[in-house]
Amino acid sequence: MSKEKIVMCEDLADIMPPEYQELVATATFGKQDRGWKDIGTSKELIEQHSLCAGCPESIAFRYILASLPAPEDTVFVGSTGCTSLVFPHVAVHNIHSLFGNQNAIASGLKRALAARFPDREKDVVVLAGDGATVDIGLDMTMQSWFRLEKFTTICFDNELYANTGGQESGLMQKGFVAKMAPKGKTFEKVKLAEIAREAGCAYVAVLTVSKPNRVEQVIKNAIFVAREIGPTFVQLYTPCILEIGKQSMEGLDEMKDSETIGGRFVQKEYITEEAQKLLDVIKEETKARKKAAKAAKKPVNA
Ligand SMILES: Cc1ncc(C[n+]2csc(CCOP(=O)(O)OP(=O)(O)O)c2C)c(N)n1
Ligand code: SF4
Ligand SMILES: [Mg+2]
Repeated sequence: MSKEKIVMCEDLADIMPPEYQELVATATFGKQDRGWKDIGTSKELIEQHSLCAGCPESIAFRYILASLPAPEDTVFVGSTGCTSLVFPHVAVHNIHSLFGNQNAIASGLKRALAARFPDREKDVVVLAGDGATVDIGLDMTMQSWFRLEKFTTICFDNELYANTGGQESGLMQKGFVAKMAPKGKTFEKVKLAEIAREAGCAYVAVLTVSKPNRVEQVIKNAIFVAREIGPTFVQLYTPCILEIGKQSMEGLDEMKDSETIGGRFVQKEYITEEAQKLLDVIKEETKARKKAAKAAKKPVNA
């Protein structure tokens, strides 16, 4: 996909579905500094979802899609799990990979895109569950980090295998009893963020999706650093309300509780010096651009 292709073919315009017409007319493809604040005033890149009502993965998808710096030049790589059922509703290119293989697929894809489009930045983003990222796919995840592959890995951490009914995952809390893990987890939650940092990620963030502005900043940081420097990793707590016995409206409170001091998901970031320098430059450029745009809008006094 590219911005040039997101246009309506005039001859077919009258038979195109209304959702597509709306997408072409009011989505934020090509808008510089797009972000979560566009939600509600523009067409989102997710039409609907197939997750349980109130599942925090759905709001995570909306914030991530709204925050991509260049959705028209982005390809997602997904894996089997609750997330994989959402991708057919998403207006960004995506590839479904065999469970656990997502970082291997993304490595090849990123290299192929760099060879095919040497003058155009193509962002590759893996988005997979904790079972795919840390258990069955850990070898592929780690190898892509060791080799410093330049793409972003996002893990939707719901601390179990939700899609298959609640089996134990490496990211599950110690002692947690799930439907298909009746004895309770016997070892600590794997410290995936620390592993990511040690394995070579230039930017690592852990947080919940309770605050859209934080999610936006982290996703942008991760993608910008992956473009220029090397692998980046974002671990988002998206609790499976179904498996932890919460109601559909209780996901937000669950996330807020987990991010208070001493909680499992207090926000943290590891940024290498090189990545920090890059992010500082981008911050200054963004500030200057927004200031100039504001000044241009101001009426000139006669
Ligand atoms: C190669 C392979 N192994 C196992 C499965 C079965 N399977 C499907 S989804 C899933 C668990 C997904 O867990 P996670 O990655 O945490 O995603 P969630 O559903 O929790 O979002 C498993 C084991 C599969 N589809 N393919
Ligand atoms: S099973 Fe859990 S993670 Fe999957 S859609 Fe339902 S609430 Fe979300
Ligand atoms: Mg999971």
